[in-house]
Amino acid sequence: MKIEAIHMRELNMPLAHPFETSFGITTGRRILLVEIEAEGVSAWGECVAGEHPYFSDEMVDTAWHITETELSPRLLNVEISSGRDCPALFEQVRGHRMAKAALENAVWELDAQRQGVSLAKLLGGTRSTIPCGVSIGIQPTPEKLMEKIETEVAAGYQRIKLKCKPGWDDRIFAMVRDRWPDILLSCDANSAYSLDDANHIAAWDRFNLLMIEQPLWYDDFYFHATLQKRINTKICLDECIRNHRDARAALELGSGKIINIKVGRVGGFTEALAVHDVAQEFGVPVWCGGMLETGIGRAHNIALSSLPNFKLPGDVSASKRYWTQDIIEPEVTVSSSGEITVPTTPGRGFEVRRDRIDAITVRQHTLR
Ligand code: OSB
Ligand code: MG
Repeated sequence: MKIEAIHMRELNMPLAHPFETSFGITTGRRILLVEIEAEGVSAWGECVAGEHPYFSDEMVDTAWHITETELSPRLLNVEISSGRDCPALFEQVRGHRMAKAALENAVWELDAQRQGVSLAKLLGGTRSTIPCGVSIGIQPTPEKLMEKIETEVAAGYQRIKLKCKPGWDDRIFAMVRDRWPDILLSCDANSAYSLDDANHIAAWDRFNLLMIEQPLWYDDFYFHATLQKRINTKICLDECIRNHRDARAALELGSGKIINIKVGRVGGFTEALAVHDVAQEFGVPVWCGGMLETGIGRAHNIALSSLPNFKLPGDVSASKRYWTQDIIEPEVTVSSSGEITVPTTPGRGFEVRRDRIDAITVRQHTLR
């Protein structure tokens, strides 16, 4: 097949609730979507780059620029057979993995439609439902956090992850553990600590956390190994794993015992599958991270989460936690036992609401 057209759009979508991490507060999302066309079929990809280069060095504007000037020209009108052909097409461009992932994932979605299979099946998924957790941002007060947890536990979510940073950590964990001694609880520091905090972090072993996500520098997995030797709680790596070689190096070093896979962070489904396989080889479980996606990226995360080594609840949760109105139909819902059913219909398994997308599009551009 040949991709005949790439339609780029930027959406402006207010979040239903602000989301605060150690790197800042997000109140609304600017979202880059790509829609590709081939032989009368169209498919979508979502770029998970943020509004600012705070989680990673990419942001919406850099992703837009690279998609328009570098990636789209490499993808348009060349003969490809599947999404697996994209990494080689994009290889000359270093980095910009979130931009690459949006296009590559759209090609996988298109291929699934052409073959009449679900995206989950095309990726090698084996699960019919996926276990779900939630990521809860830093709150204005501890009381507000307790209310949020109460709501999510009652909704059936299987794991609660708390965003943390110095000043919003051990006292919060103690409060939460006091009230919920047995829930699966984890924390995500988004690189808010250094090795000087090793003793402080080691003391968190008493909270029986499922994992501590990316405590140290975003680009490090060497010193994470030093920290892992000093604590019992498992370290989960997020930011620092850019590809399957990083995953292998980190697991050989002992930098962590769990990997969060974000398909945008690693540059697309092909690389996400490779990271999945390396972790499996080491007997290390993975789970699917989230980046405050719309329904399109969320549907792709659900498909990826159906692979066998996604053994822990992910950050893939219901549309309504993020949006008053999602851009897919039906919206993503989570059962009272904290599971999402993996669609079995061809492609992404959710309809795209083009009318809703049109209403919140702030710029668009087509390349042929
Ligand atoms: O580190 O997992 C992260 C959101 C934005 C950027 C980074 C992260 C997150 C989340 C939210 O934790 C996950 C979600 O609910 O989509
Ligand atoms: Mg994280």
